[in-house]
Amino acid sequence: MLTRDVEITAKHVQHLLLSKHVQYLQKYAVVSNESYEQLMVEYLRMSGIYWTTTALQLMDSDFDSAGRQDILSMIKTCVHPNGGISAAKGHDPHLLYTMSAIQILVSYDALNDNIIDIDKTVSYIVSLQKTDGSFMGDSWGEVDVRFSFCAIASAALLNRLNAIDLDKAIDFVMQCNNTIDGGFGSRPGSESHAGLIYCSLGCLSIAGELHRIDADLLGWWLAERQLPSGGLNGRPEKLPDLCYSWWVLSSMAIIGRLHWIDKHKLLRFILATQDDETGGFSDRPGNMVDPFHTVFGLAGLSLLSHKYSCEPIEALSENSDTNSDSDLRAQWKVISDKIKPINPVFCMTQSVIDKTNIKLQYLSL
Ligand code: GRG
Repeated sequence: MLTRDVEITAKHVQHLLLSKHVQYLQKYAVVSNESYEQLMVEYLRMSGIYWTTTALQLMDSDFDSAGRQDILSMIKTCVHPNGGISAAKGHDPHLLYTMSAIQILVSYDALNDNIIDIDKTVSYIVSLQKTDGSFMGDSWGEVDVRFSFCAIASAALLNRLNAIDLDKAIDFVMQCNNTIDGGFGSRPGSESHAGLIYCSLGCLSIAGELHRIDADLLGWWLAERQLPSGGLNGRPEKLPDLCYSWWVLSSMAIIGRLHWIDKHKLLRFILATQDDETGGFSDRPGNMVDPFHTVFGLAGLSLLSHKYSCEPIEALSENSDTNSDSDLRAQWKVISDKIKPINPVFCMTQSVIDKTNIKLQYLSL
């Protein structure tokens, strides 16, 4: 099988550039003036704000200074009479941006601040469920397991999971399961893809239905996403991309198999995708940085360095102390000290999810 990959060399960045990432993200974190308005393309602005504020929160940076009031006012302008929320003012509502807005509101503890009418938003979500249990992304009718995840996760964050037909929703998710590799595709019969596996496992975790999958088969396929560079791809024969440090690792964390990845090699790949001039992370070393890859790079580092990691940092070369091992050990220490734990289902800080009464299921070996 063809392996497409990149090369990581000693010339690439080898340390976490935390303060540069904070500076980079703070450029985006003001709704007025040049920031979100100009830097984030309009059709995905709501998700852009979610990526940026989540990344700042993960680094425990002054998250509230990210223009909390401006962001809440901006969300209000995107709420439609049917309860759905759009990416930006004047755009059509969609489940993707409804979920991002709800995630931001929950992070800011602003769900009950009259920004959205929770009953109407729940009705919007319910209106998009089809008789086979699947969800459309919006009134145009496209069906995809991503939208099942947005609907189920949003309903859970609103504490209204009982409003949707969860049993049917999960039956549809299980129809997207490929028994040949254990993975999930966007619709029944579609190719397995790590992004869609994350969405499907997120639905199953929220519903407490993870026993329906073959976790060893799926864990094996996910572990095979790691390439010689240490980076991960989303499906066979594809290039590595930093965002799979989230889609693949969160999936492995949910099914209790995160330690099947070589975390030290992956750390080198993730560090190499940082831009040491501007801050921020890119998809592959040397490419242009953006907030999407920045949040998923940080989120991947969080998963690797907190409680889902089965190999304690101290286990690294206890008896030998080469320079590169002690450098690596120092990096792990910085990462676990400076990046907060993330929740593998919601991609929000664990401390925010702990304040909700959401019950999640995880598997163990
Ligand atoms: C709360 C984190 C969070 C997410 C919300 C939108 C969403 C739910 C998840 C997206 C999952 C995802 C990344 C799906 C990928 C879909 C797909 C088939 C991508 C293929 O894109 P290509 O071909 O990428 O450009 P590769 O890497 O396969 O070449």
